[in-house]
Amino acid sequence: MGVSTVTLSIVHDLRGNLVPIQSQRDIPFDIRRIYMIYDVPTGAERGGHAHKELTQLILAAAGSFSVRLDDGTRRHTYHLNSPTEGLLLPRLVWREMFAFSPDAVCLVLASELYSAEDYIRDYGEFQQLVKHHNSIS
Ligand code: T46
Repeated sequence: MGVSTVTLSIVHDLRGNLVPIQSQRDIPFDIRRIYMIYDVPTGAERGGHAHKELTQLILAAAGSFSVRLDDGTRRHTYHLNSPTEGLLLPRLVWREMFAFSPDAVCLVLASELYSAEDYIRDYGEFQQLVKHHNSIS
């Protein structure tokens, strides 16, 4: 489904851990936006959309949560619970995030600035776009 996991390197010393994330070195895109999601109420779900162009690295900077992914053909659920294990989400992947622990901090590094037009929030429309994309590639 074009999704990959990224293991970030830790710089460890007696003062603790430091995890650098550099554009085009640790992740294959230039970071244009960073956002965090936290204080998610127990049982709440987020996501429920795909993106036309956006690529993102998503990780649990603290705590844990699950990410259900769907590329229009296959589905897979990942459980993120480490600040050094990220998921690289390319365009045209439907995502749903759930099972947030109370202390979860979801950190997202994005390839583009925020654009409401980049969102596909209708699953039927998503399936049509994936079909079209697969038929021309
Ligand atoms: C994604 C998952 C992992 C902004 O104003 N700027 C931003 O950069 C973002 C991401 C959102 N917003 C506004 C838009 C909405 O009014 O924040 C509100 C909540 O956004 P949304 O419902 O899209 O949040 P999630 O958690 O469902 O999805 C977010 C990202 O939007 C999405 O790209 O992949 O996290």
